[in-house]
Parts: sequence; C-alpha cells; structure tokens
Amino acid sequence: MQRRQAEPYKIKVVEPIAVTTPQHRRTASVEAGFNTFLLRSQDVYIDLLTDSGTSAMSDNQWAGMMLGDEAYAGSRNFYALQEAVQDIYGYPHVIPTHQGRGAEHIISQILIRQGDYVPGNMYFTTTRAHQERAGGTFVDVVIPEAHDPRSGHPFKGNVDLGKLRELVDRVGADRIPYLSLAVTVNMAGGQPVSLENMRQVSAFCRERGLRIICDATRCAENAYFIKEREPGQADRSCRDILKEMLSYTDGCTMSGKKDPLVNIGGFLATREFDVYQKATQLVVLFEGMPSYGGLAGRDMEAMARGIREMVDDDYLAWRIGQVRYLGGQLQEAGVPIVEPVGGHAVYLDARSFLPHVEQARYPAQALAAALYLDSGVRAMERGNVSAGRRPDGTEYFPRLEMVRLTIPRRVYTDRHMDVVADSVVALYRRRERIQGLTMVYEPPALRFFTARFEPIGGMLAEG
Ligand code: PLI
Repeated sequence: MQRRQAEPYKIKVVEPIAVTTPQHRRTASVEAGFNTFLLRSQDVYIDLLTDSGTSAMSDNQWAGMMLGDEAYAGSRNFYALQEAVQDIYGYPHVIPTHQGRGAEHIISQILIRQGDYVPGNMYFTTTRAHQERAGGTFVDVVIPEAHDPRSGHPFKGNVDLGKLRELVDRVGADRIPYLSLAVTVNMAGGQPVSLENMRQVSAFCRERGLRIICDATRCAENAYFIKEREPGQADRSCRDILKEMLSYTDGCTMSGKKDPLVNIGGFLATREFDVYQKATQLVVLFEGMPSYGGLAGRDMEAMARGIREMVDDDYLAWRIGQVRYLGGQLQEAGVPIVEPVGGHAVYLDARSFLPHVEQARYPAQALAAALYLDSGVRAMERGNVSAGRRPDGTEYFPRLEMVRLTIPRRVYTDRHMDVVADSVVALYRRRERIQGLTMVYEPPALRFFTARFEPIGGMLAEG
C-alpha cells in the first residue's frame, strides 16, 4: 500500500472564505463581464486564478518582515536579498524590482533595438509585451510537443535547437539580443526544460555569440522535475540542480511572487557588469534606488528568506504532488487536461472540453466563467483572449486554448482540491450546455485583464 503524505506545514493563522450561492455568483458574473479577473475576491470560494503573489508566507518570513530596515538607501535587507540570489541563483549582480515585469521592462529597454528578434520557448504575456514595446519581434522556438496538450514529453518546455538555428541563420546573430528562456514554461502548462537541453542551447548560443536571459519565475519547480525525470539527477538536491541550470544563462528576470513565496517583489540579475550598470540607470527612473527597486525593506527580507525556502526538496515534492493530485482526479474522470501535469497548475484543454465552441467564441473564457458559476472556483483563461492580437490587428488563435487551475503555494489543502475536481467533473458531464462568449469591451493591450464578455444566447450553462 502506498503511504499517504500530508502537507509539510501546520496552520497557525486562518483566513475565512465565503461559500457563495448560485444566485450570488450569477450577479457577480454579470458585474464582472464574465471575466474572472474582474470578480471581487470576496465573491470567490476557492481562488485558483493565479499562483502569483498568492502564496502563504512562513513564520520565518513574517518574522523577517519585522526586521525591515526602511532606509532609503543601503537597507540591510537588500544585502540579505543579494546574498540569497548569489547563493541560490549564482548571479553576482542583483537589482530588486516591484515584480517580474519591472525587470522585464528594464532588460528589454537595455538590450532590444527596433527591428530585433527575440526567440523564446513560448511567449509569456508580459514578457512578450515588453519585448514588442522595445521594438522586438518575438519568435517561438519551443519544441512542437509544447503546443500539443496530448503529448506526454517529459520536458515539453525544451528549446527546439533546429528552430533557433534557423532563425539565427536567417536574421543574423546581431539582430538577436538574447534568447528568452523560461523555466518552467507557463503557457505550455507549467512544463519544464531539461538540463540536457539547457546545456545544448547554451553551447549553441556561446558558439554564435548569443546571450541567454532566463525567465526564472518558476525555476525551483523546474529543478524538481529535473530531479524526478532526468536520468542521473535523482540523487542531487533541487538547490544544486537549480544552480547548474542557471549557470547556463547570462542573467534572469524574476517574479518573486511565484517560487520565492512572497506577495510582492521581483528582481533582475546578471553576470554582465555593463548590463547591471545600465539597469541601475533605468531602475532609478522607473522603480526606485538600485538597493530597493520599488520594494520596502521588509519585502526584500521576506523574498530573501522565501528564496531559501523554495529549494527545499520536501516542500517541492509536496507542492508538485498537490498539483498532480488535482490533475490525477480529473484524468481519472476523463476530463481533457494538458499532460503531463505541470508545476504550478492543472490546465483544462478547452478545445477538447468544448469542441462545439469555435475559438472565435472564446471557449476557455466561457469554461472559466462556467466553473465560477458552478462552484465559486475562480480559474484563468489562457487561450485566445490571453494571446491577444498581432501588431496587424488579427487575433493569434493559439493552438492551446486552456483554462488554468493555478494552485497557490501552501494555501489550500487537498480537500480544497477535491472540491475543485468535483466541480470540473460536474461541468464536463454537462459540457454541451456551455456556449461561447462575445467580447463586448476590448482594451488595446493585455486585453485579458479587463475585457468584458456576454454569453451567446444570454446563457452560459444551466445548472
Ligand atoms: O506578475 P509579475 O510581473 O511578477 O511577473 C511576470 C511574469 C513573468 N514570467 C512568467 C512566466 C510569469 O508567469 C509572470 C507572471 N505570471 C502571472 C501573473 C501568472 O498568473 O501566471
């Protein structure tokens, strides 16, 4: 018999959540324009919108917050953060930012020139938006399996070296400021990159004189997958694997709101002194002094401590295990999900879930709205709405049309996961009643945050 494992923490403080009624949820849905981003948190029962900034901090992190040194310059907490980054990530130069996109903004402005190409192992919304804003064109160089929800490839986030080589040969290395390498790949379903792939990519980039900037947002979770899946890695610690992963890169942007277990914060880190120096010039304009970059001293302390906690092997095994526990229940019930289950979320494959809803009717958005109506579980669309429009105004219509059930770290118990699974399975059984949506308000950039919708025929899914 397989012995069961429990959460590797005990609960010291609780936050009550509301169990809502169907009528309440109908009213809230209309007010929110059927966009889960626009729901009030108080109207949500189990919040799986994102794992970003939603983690529960440890007692050690909260204790660190009381040691905040709120000096305008040279706060001791900055040095604690710098040391944690140097220790765990291995980059010498660190600049705090208010969150990940602050770092993306700065690195894009420093490195990208008008007309450049930025290859990446699948786009991420804010990352690509900053690359385009700086004059770059994003080019997808992820392996084809990443776009196939059914592919069981263990490292679906890998870079396709053939695609990367083709781009370099076509446009020339001098038009490519860097390879944008995400670990794990959020938009592919939280899928990891292998060490072997990183080694090969790094060798190729070195040979061609290309820089690698890592989106290290969920790098610790990636390290766990390597430990679990890559031959010869099982006996290494995640901490050790992570250090090797990042040794193949020249710098990183980081959202502290994911793996580092804080509610706000991020940083830019680099091995290159001149990039660091340029970043210090920009950070003072947009974020704050290079020794706080938009964060309070206490925020930097919490992130420094979270960075050390995030690489704990037992924590990571439980964390990935909880996501897999939810995914396993859905698989057992025949619900189409992206496989293998990724690091931070279970992704429903909305195309297969709702084959009768065409992509122009936003099936993933409709499914997320239906899930909220059914049980008060809030998820996020990651499909046609998130992908947005090309510079010429046409929609991207991405191959992956998904609803993300994103699990905050150390927040919910497995019983919450059971409630989520019950609701998704119930919806799947009456899936043909879920119709699509029309978009009635569309903002020009990052539209998924604030777009509004109406159900086609006035009805989304009857209970
Ligand atoms: O939300 P930020 O600005 O701290 O980080 C931006 C960001 C960069 N890269 C990746 C892979 C992300 O997932 C990311 C933010 N993700 C969010 C908000 C999410 O819900 O997935």
